[in-house]
Amino acid sequence: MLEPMGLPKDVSVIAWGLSLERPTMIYYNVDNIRDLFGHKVNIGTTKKNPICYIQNEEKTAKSASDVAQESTQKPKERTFIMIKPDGVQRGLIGQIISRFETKGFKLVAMKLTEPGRAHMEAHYADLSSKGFFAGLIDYAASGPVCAMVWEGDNAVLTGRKMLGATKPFDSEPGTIRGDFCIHVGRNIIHGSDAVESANHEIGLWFTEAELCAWNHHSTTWVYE
Ligand code: DAT
Ligand code: MG
Repeated sequence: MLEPMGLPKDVSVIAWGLSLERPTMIYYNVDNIRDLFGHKVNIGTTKKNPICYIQNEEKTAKSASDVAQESTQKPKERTFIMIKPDGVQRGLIGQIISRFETKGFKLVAMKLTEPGRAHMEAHYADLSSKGFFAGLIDYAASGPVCAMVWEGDNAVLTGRKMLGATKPFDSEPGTIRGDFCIHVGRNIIHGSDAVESANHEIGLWFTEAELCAWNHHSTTWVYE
């Protein structure tokens, strides 16, 4: 399928590890490609497709580029995080984003939005029988919220730990709720509580096109 060919030095190529089903969007300069992949590499192109593919002849230990590619090809766990109107009003967006960024999670989507009561009722539908539901919706729909999707290994459970307990009094110092708020009705942030609910919430808040597929340059320094 692949025909060996001489490549101009300034051509970019797409890397395609054997463990991957399709090419990634990581581009390398041909000058450096053999250095990156070592000598166990074929460079070729198909007749139909002018794009040049790199294929490992033999799977060896994961290279840095393999890890980066896998992070693109197989999305890691994602969680939906929302800074509520009080967190936005109190100027906490930056500090909260910073915690997720410095943890090593990857931001996949983010928007400041005011989607209205009906949307908040859908988001909190599982709590509709609770006595505090009406107040919760009043509060959640009272101003803009910062909706985000963060990605990484165990993002859902780790995100919950980073948020702290629902009631700030029960939240450990060092957690977001433990550090930044006092009352359960003003607990500044939402985080998905399970992978299933995360996927549901991400679908409720974002279109597929709003979820950015990108490679974080630090991937190989966050994951071994
Ligand atoms: P969490 O936000 O930790 O997932 P939850 O899903 O049980 O907690 O409740 C959603 C939100 O509803 C919570 O962040 C704040 C509010 N809430 C929960 N329990 C409450 C209570 N007893 N009184 C007032 N508001 C409450
Ligand atoms: Mg919840």
